[in-house]
Amino acid sequence: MNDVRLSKRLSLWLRHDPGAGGLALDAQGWTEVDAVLAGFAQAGMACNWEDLLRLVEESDKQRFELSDDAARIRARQGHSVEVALDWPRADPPDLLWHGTVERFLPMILAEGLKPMRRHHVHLSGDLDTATRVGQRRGTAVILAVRAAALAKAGRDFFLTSNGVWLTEQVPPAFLEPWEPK
Ligand code: HQG
Repeated sequence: MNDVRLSKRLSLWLRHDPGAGGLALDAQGWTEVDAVLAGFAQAGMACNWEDLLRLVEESDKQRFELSDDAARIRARQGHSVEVALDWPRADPPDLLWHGTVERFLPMILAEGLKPMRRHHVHLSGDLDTATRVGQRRGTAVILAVRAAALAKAGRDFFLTSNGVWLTEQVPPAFLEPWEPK
């Protein structure tokens, strides 16, 4: 079974629809590895423990993580189901970056960045990552987020263990379209 298909299915189960895989997530988003393997078997998708380990280790964006005893697994972020992820609050740098596409710009500049169907807006610490995120949907358009100023204004920022910055939303006053020089 091809890893991209397995990874997409695992993302669906661990972020959006655990019931579809016969899974239940705890409050922090964890579920049993054995239940995930049973879910793949049930779905007719060949995936053993080594395959799962490879998905976790080789995911380009480190989407998943195993518990210390490797008995449980969760998605690191990106959930639409209710989970209380315990990422530490962190002080952001002056600027963070958000990659999107031209067609969303008028709305974003009018109402700010919103989490849409996720729990948080996802921001990147570097331009390359933001560009890749935007490119998923077309030609990337990059917004600079005045993150330190927003934090100073009272907004919380969280930093995931794979380097994604999360915040609830970004008002238009803290956004600026960024032109490559
Ligand atoms: C846009 C992937 C209209 C926003 C990526 C984005 C990332 C608005 C889209 C991670 C808006 C939401 C996150 C507003 C925001 N009006 N459009 N007010 N506010 N948007 O996928 O940041 O593969 O939920 O610009 O690589 O694109 O899932 O967020 O275009 O790391 O691991 O609405 O997801 O990682 O899209 O991507 P998303 P995102 P994974």
